[in-house]
Amino acid sequence: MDVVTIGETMVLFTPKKMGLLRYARDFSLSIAGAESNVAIGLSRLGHRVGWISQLGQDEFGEAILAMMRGEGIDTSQVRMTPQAPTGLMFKEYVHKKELRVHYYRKPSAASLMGPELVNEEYIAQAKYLHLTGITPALSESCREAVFQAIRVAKKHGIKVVFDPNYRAKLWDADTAKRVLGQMAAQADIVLPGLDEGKLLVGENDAEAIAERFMEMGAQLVVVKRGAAGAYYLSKQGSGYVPGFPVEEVVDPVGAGDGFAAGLLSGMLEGLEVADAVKRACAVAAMVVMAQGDYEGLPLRETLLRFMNGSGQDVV
Ligand code: KDG
Repeated sequence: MDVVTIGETMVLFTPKKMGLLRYARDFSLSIAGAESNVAIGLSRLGHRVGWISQLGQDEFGEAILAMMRGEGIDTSQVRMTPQAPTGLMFKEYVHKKELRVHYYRKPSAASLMGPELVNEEYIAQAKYLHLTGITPALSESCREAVFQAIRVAKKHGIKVVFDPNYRAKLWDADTAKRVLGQMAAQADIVLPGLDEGKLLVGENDAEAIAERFMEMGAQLVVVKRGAAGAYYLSKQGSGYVPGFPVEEVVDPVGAGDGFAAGLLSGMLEGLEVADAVKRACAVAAMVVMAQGDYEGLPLRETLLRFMNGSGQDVV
């Protein structure tokens, strides 16, 4: 296994028309979950990924399980429970520039996850453990699961990759700051956005944000700068990597997950950090050009064509 990740995946309803959700009549159905997005992104690029999660023992749970299996993810550590339903998420495109999300996940099957779901042997055979700040926001028991997974990874020398993924709708800023700070302090690789840097280390600028996370113990920090690209800092060096031009942002959700998948893919292949960050920027750009949180995640050939500047299909 290359990467193991832990997190909730929900069924996602997206209205077919823009406007307030209360007027929506037709929806398209998909799935959403930061960690499963990363898992799918990595799998499409040819890496072996395991996903630890809990789903409701219901039709939506079965649908998500089937989709994840179809994407080539190992689901041996996914449990189905009758105790709570699979979580739901709705997108609301109020207008072209305002996208809101609504969660129905309290309690969801995944929010009932706890440390008993963390299988030591399973994590020990991975190269990276990928975590986001969403899972610890779901419940106390999920928080315990995340810290248990970190303990196991540390014990076996597995690198911990942490994307703060701060979701203001899930918890208050003070608790988030404390818990995400504790996670960052134990991570080897930290992937904050600029806003998360401001929240967690009180800095505005990418270089200062990266330095603060390095002081907390990270080996590599990559600060996401949106369309501008990213800034990376490690003991070996630092640099800015420009973003890939995107003609139209169709759906920004999932860009950070694409970024994490691209970066990890590059690291797994032993690329130089700057090249891994370039791959991360490319995957993120491809995600925002497609509707949905994971649909734009590229296959390897598509990614390489995009990075070479030829988006055309070769027929
Ligand atoms: O990063 C994208 C995720 O935010 C989305 O897929 C849903 O996991 C999700 C969440 O909790 O917001």
